[in-house]
Amino acid sequence: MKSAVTVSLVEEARGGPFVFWGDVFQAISMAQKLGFDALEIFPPDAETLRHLFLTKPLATAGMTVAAVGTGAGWVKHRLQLADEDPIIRKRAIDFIRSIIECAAELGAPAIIGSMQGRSCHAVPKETAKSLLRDGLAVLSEHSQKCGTVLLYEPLNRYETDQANTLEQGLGILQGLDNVKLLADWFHMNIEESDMAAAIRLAGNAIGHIHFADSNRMAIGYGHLNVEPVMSALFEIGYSGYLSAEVFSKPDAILAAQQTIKAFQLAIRRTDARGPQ
Ligand SMILES: [Mn+2]
Repeated sequence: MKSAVTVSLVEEARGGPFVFWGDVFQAISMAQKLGFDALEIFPPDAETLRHLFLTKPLATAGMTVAAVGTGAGWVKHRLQLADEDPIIRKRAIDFIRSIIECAAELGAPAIIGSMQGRSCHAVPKETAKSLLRDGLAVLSEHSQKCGTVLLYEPLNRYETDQANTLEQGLGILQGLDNVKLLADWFHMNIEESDMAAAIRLAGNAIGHIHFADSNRMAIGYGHLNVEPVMSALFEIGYSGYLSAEVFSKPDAILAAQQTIKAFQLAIRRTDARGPQ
């Protein structure tokens, strides 16, 4: 498994669960110094990300991009895949397509989180789900053409009613190729009855992890029991990223340091115990 840490370049998302803010080059340098393998980037749009020309600075630092978020489409432009207005849905698809292209150039997948939308008076739950699935079908095919996968993230009940658990996420992805689940431990801690069992159930459908404690702070700053969850990841043979999508609390450096310490401890402990 590989470690990653988040950087947000979206001013409107200030206060959200990202460790580093604003300066991607400083984030690369800090993350490298602390021993992270990768960055997860939350850009305002594809153009801004492309014009940072990150390929070379990342290669020089020996780092990769774990994933690229699309949430700015919602936070900045109020675009989502289950909107009642087909023009808004089309703009949401176009926004995500451009991020997929840019992420693929960096060797990374894009994440569908808040852009999945939710039901409302005009869009009943089943319609919202089918609009989401239509969107994911187009976007996963586009990801495949670009040589990458697409990540779909179940969120807690206060943020969506599309899928709250990994099992519901599997339901959304049924019949769709090239989409993997993003298992976010903060959301899972709210929604799953047994996080380890949920991970075993989802198995190789899991393509990315948001490595966050119960209170969405760095692992170790909350009350999540990490060991059984890590054991489940080893059991399913997960070899992707554990990415710290956590608050910059008490500050960025401490959150990042705590994360890498917890990552190394979790890997060592679970590895030492061998296969269960
Ligand atoms: Mn997340």
